[in-house]
Amino acid sequence: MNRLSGLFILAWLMLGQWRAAAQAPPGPNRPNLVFILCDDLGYGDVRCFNPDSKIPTPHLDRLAAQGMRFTDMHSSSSVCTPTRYGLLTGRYNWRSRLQSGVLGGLSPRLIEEGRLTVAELLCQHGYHTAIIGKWHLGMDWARLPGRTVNELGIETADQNRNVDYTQSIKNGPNNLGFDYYFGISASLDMVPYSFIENDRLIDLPTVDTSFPMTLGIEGQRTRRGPAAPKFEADDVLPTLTRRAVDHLGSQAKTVGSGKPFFLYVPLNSPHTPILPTKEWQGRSGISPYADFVMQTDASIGEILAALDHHGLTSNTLVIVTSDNGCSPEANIPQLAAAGHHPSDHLRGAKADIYDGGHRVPFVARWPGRVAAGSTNAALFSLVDFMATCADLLDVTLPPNAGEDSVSFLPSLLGHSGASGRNTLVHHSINGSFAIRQGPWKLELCPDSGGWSQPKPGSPAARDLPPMQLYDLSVDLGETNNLQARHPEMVASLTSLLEQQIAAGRSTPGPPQTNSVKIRLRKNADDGAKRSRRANGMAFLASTYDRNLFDNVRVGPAPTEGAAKP
Ligand SMILES: [Ca+2]
Repeated sequence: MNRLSGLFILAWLMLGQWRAAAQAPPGPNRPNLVFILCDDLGYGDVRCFNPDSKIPTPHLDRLAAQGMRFTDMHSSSSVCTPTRYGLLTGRYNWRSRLQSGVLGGLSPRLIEEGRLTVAELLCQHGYHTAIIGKWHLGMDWARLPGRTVNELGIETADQNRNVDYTQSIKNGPNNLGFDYYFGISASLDMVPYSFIENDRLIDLPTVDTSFPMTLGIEGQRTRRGPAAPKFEADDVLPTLTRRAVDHLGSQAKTVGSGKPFFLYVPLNSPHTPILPTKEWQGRSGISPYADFVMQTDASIGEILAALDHHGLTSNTLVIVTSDNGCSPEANIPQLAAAGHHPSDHLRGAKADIYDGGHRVPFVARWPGRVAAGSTNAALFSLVDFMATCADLLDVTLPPNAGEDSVSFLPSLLGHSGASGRNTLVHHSINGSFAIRQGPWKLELCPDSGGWSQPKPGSPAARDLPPMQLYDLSVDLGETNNLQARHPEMVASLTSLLEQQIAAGRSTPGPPQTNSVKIRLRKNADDGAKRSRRANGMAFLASTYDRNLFDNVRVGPAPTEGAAKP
């Protein structure tokens, strides 16, 4: 053998090894990944997190019994789009262009060109990657000449026909690391009402329609706009579930040939429109929302059953969580009247800077690796999924990826000395900031930063101190503002937050640049205006006007003697 052919054989062998690594069968550290993200499911809605929950959630409870519950897990933001950004990029949502509110169904892509996503990372390491569900991170629709849509907010009614629905969609999930996409563009109360498969609408939206926001309640409807003639909102959850189940069937064959998969299932429920199917209507005996939570749990059960059926359970890490707290659209007073508190003992709900806005139920199961029936009280965030995946793959993230992501894998595997995050930054719908360190939580706003009382800009918020400091170890319900008593803690946490903003990252590594200039403090009036305008949520504006949710207690009564907000 001459030297050249020897080198050739060596190169061939190395290539073979590389291929084997890239396509290695899912081994102990390369499990399949199924990530189910519920939409607006409250911490207190799930019985294994809130034993007093009046809504049965047997499938989530069983998953928790087989895996680990995280009780101090937070979504990156207290609303949809920003949380999804943080989940898929491992970067705090507020470093992106979107500084408040959410995107619409026609908004262009939010995730920056060249930014690594979890899906891309997994794809690079041999995973098949799919998303079946609600995207809500923007994608580039072909716009009609001279027409615009809101880039960083929900489209207005007159923009609904500004795109050419017959054209392919650019820069959607398929361009951000997902091999396959089936689902809806954004929330199910946003246009267009039609399913998308990869880069095309399956059926053209040739009619205009809207759906009731809640079953049996007329008056409040979803945004009226382009819809496929046969599209029915109550069919979305069953369709996504069936598609996810079918997808697992097809992946089971591929796994057998040595390719693991990542299936991301962002469900549309129990977000509005709250439309449980006939089979589930009235099942809870409480309300359509409670029925819809039960149906959501059953959908999760179907996906888990499919894993069992295809023999995938033992080598699949399943995570189920929510993108933010329960929405006031769930009719919280109605739930409370039945003794059900969707935020449990936490203050506030979706959109708020309070924990009810962003502390989410989180269950992870990986048989044989994650201790069954275990609970972890360490501080983590959904932005940590990126670093966790990198940890699973045993790779180091590039300096400009996952800048705020901390692996929870050691905690998941029960390694001795595993700990949670040292700090965590929270963000509300109007762009208010909060920072956690240990039991301390500093909120840089006088109000809820969202939809609960005291609302931004409301008379109730006007005379309050400009910030709030709570000690969650003794005051989980955030009732006793300690900012005047602990100015040193206010100063230290503010400085920490300023440093993390300035560095463009909160993990060790070279400084990075935020996508826009970050405004740390936003005054209450500014916040309220932005919240309404940026979201274009007419129905929410009417909610504000009617003060429907005024004085609504989301959780159980504050502890006696605690200062009222
Ligand atoms: Ca949501």
